[in-house]
Amino acid sequence: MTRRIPPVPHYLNLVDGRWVDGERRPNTNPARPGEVVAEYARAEPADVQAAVDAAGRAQPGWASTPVGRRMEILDRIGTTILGRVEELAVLLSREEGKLLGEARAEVTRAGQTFRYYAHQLLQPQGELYPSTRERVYAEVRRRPLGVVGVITPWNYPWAIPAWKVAPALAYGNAVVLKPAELVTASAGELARIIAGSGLPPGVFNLVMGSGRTVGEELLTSARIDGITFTGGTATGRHVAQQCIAHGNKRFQLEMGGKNPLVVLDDADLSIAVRCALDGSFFSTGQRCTASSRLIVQAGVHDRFVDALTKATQALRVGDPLDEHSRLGPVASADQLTQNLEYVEIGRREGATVVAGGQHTADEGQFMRPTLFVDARNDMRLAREEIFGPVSCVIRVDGFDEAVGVANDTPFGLSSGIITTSLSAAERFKSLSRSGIVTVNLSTAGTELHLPFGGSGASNHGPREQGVYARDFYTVPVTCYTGW
Ligand code: TXE
Repeated sequence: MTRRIPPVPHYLNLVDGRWVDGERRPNTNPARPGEVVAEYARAEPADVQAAVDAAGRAQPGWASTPVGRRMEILDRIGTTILGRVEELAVLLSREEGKLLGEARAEVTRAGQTFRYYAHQLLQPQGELYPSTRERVYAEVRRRPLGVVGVITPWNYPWAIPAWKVAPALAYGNAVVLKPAELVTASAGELARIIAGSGLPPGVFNLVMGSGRTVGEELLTSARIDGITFTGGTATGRHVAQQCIAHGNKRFQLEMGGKNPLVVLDDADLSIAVRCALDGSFFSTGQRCTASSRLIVQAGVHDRFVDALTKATQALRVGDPLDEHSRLGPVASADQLTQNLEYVEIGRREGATVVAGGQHTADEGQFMRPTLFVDARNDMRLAREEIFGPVSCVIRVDGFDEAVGVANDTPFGLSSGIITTSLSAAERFKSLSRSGIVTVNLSTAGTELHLPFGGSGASNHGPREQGVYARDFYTVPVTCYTGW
């Protein structure tokens, strides 16, 4: 396959409507580590301060901009993204390693999210209550939170910034976005689109660089009103502590999962295998909603393992731009090392690899999808988020044991059950401790108008997405009016 390699673009920080340069860093293609996809400029702490100050100055004017104008701008951002899906998806695929089809779907979702929040602005924004007093009425209004720091990971460089930035802007806030360093080309393109949308300078700012310098500057800034974060659990806990220590800022954390997919004896085997394959391995397992624990009832266990092993071995690992590939590379060399370490941990703990387990021979950060059997729920393999194409099968005797194992985890983001029993499905929906529950569907795959979030170590704070996003980005104000 011959491919023209586009010239290397440079992405700059956006501070108060100006493009700000800094130390240039390259980002490489995980499928071809020698290929530089883009360069980006690292922001200095002073740039972060300037971005926060600009956001503070711009926010009141943006909040009082007529709703029609705010809608127009958000709609324009969404429409521009949707008009450039192919080009942006290729860039995302080259930068992060996502399969081109998945990249197209993600960029499309980002565009739709901006348009969804544009139209949310015409929905009721408050509530009217009767008062217990005479000639008084009460209302609950919503005011914007203020300046919001948005800290995002590398696994969904379009969808996650979109589902945070779009509601933040829609509800009248100003934003400072700090993306993960692995995906600064996608963030840079988003910033260019937003800068060209007619949004006043300072309302949206982009600062790129490490968590330790740029991220930390946001957490400790007294002029930020709230932080919305998606990433690892340890980082999330640190974000929480810093937000409390520095101004008692509002914070919202989304920190991944160790999601169970239960397969009962009465399951349709083809649905079970399809959902396990999708949930465990698609997006190279780099999804917080991935199914990384397959909890399988004894009667179907051997048939399920046999069919899933064959399907896993048949998955074609390769260049994410090749439409025949079913699994792209691991996003970073560090993540690949971590995945392979977990494979060794699983082997040492006594689980058995029946598919994959190794790096491929190809150049690039490729790993074969890896399936363990004979796993127990107390193994690190089953307790810690690996964030790679590694899944494990845990055998159980019946429904009650399956639910017990599913809920026995520090996390609680999503869970699924494959069954033909309506009664088992209904009981599972009420007994599962996860924030998202699926029946006869993959544990991954959420929709933009519905709340997203979990419990336990997966989440802190209000839900993201849909109308629920308003709870983080606005502050309720109770008004009593006498007449
Ligand atoms: O995440 P980090 P990384 C998990 C997954 C993965 C691990 C590490 O298990 O292996 O996390 O990935 C910023 N102050 N998930 O290193 O470090 C950082 O720059 C402020 C799960 O990418 O948590 C980036 O922008 N910010 C997951 C963001 O936080 C800081 C998605 C996330 O980085 C900071 C990604 C600091 N001190 C990883 N340190 C999911 N569940 O969706 C880092 N950051």
